[in-house]
Amino acid sequence: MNNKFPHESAEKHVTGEAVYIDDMLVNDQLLTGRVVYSPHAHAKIKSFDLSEAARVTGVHAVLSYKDIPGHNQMGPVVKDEPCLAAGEVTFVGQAMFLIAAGSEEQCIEAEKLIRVEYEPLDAVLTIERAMERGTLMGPAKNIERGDPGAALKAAPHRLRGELRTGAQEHWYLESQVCLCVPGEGREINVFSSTQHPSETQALIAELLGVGKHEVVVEVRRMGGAFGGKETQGNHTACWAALLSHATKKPVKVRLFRDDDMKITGKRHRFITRYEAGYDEEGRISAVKFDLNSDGGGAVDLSFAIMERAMLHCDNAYYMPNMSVTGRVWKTNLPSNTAFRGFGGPQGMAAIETVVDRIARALKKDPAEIRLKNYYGTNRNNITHYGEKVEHNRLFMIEEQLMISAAYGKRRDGVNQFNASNEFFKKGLAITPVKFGISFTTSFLNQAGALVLIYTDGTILVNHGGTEMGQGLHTKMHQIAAAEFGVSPARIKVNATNTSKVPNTSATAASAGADLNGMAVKNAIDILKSRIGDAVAAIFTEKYPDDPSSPEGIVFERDQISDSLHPGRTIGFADAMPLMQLRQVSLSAAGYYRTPKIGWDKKKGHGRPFHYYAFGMAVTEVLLDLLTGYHTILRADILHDVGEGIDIGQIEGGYVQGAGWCTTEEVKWDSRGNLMTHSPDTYKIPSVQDIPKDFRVALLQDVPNPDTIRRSKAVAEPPLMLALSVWLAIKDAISAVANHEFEPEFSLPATNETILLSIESLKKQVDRNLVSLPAAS
Ligand code: LUZ
Ligand code: MOS
Repeated sequence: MNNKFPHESAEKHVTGEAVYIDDMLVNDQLLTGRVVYSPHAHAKIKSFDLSEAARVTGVHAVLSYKDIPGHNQMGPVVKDEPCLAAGEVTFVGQAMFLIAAGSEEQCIEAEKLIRVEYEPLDAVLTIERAMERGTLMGPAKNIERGDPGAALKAAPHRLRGELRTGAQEHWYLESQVCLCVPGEGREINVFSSTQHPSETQALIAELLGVGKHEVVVEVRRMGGAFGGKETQGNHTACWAALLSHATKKPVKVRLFRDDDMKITGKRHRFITRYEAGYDEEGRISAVKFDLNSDGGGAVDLSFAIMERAMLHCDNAYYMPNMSVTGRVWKTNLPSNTAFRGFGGPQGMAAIETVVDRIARALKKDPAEIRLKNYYGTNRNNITHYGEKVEHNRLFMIEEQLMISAAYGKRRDGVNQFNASNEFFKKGLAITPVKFGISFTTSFLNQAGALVLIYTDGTILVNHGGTEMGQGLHTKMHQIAAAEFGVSPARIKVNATNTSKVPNTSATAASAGADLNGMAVKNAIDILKSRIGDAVAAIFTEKYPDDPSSPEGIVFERDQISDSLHPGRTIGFADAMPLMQLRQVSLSAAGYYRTPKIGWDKKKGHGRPFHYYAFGMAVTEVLLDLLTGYHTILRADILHDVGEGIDIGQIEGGYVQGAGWCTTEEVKWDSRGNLMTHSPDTYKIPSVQDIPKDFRVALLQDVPNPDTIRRSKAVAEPPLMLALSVWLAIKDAISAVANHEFEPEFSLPATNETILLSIESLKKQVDRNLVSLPAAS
């Protein structure tokens, strides 16, 4: 595919002409909506009084749950999330009331006059506390293979431990926003920053008590999402819809950054307990993982996220005996939600910790232990949940990357540097990624499209996926141009709209291009077949003695030609009025569902994934031992996107993952208030933090069978390449004690974590303990 094709909104982004919801032109009837949210982590609402607030000049509506015409619900899967709190609040940031007024200032004025009487209740704010209190959100799940208990006992070596991984804020540049414009009767037009327009539509319909056919949700583009708008874009949309419905006016709700950070859920933090058995060579014979996540105040996607974590705590390694248990705990915090990787990063961090610790216990380079445990090509290639690892690219990638990154030479260089520097240490790590592509909720793996050709030869492509900056519309544009054999200038990709393509899945699970690309292709195939028949008939009318057949018709270079009769050709645009005259329909709906997959959620067995995406990264860091500050000196990535093209997604994923692994720390105080609710207390990577030397390459000559243009999904997998940053930092810390002891370590590796880890390592040296205190 032509990789010089610019992103569809690149120019508009630069000139500022790209229309985000906050830029939309609305008439002077537009009202500002505001959410009034709970200041308590858990409290009974004894009484409230909105009357004074309602009297403020410019205020058009002040709403509580009592004003909801339909169901007071916005839970996407489980109906456990009231749209507005009724009777009690269960986290700081929970929506209680809504205000619509002529200006933001009037809203704020009114908010001050709302009177509420609370009775504070006991709050659960950590996973440990949730375990003590037994606040499981649902039954524990288990996936098991072999006999992990017996294999652990029989193993020559064992280790055990606990890993904590932190939450992560999505930090999409465009905060949650929705504009609702009432139509006639019960109609409502919704312009929402959502990854899931069909779900937004469904929830608004239920909330207002109208049919889905009255609700039209449109998404031109989002200013980033990363999973944060897979379900929780719905919330802001529901609030805007209620206010618009109550006032019969256009209403826009746009969350301020601080409010957005306080109200919305994050990546799930996890506590993972592990036990592993291995031999002298470092081959793992058995592992047990006990995964515990902080679900927050409601289910949201927590079970699907835990499931994906359970399906990724093998990462790239074959382990014959495995037991994985997952538990989701309810806490008094905003409901945690989808975030790029969707549990995968948490699962992979656990097994990568195990592999790294085995290497340190055996005093070997972790790279060596990894290689020994990779899934095999012809044997040892079945995962713990029964899916065969087909088209295994691990060895190909490892071999090429170790050479291109000069791993061996640089390992020597790092050792030399560390031997001669007291206050700085360098660390090096290579980590793999094997990520399963498909929604694990199998029925979600479907997509639709609606392709329209107009009689001037222009083409309008509608599909069910949403654009969040990732370039989905650009890809759909390229696919349509290639399939029709026309110049891209003929084609426009429409804003996503629920009245064009209904009942869609979220643009998520890295599957947006795979699913919608095939649906677009399907619609185009239908159109080409109809047009091909008609064009063959036109040619045949001209040459009745030597007829054209539809099989010979090709679409190339903006022409429709008979490949079996050179010279018989008609311009694509010239043909379309003829189609109209011949009463050939020029619009078609396309559809696609992923083949081959089948997953039994209950048994935890089957084939959840259509295929796997593979990648590896080598990262070198420099650590300042006095401050804990680290610099990524160099990162080499080799990633498999089939015949895809997405270098930018790989760079972005790695940097976003590096943020999760290092500086991005989400903290709440003892009353459940988010302390890190703005960029001055929450540190995402900046341009200063990206690798000084960043080398990203795509694995060559690996067409992916069975997918659109033989490409592979790319969105989520590269995020987990950043585990190499985390383990390179651990490697540098470990060098402080000459790799003799196992450092204490968790994720994120903030400066504080690093300094504490160095401190504890030095204590181990002082006490001259034997290595690996936690090993048995
Ligand atoms: N969403 C979902 C996802 O509903 N199911 C999934 O398996 C998934 N995976 C990644 C991201 N979002
Ligand atoms: Mo998702 S985490 O929006 O694929």
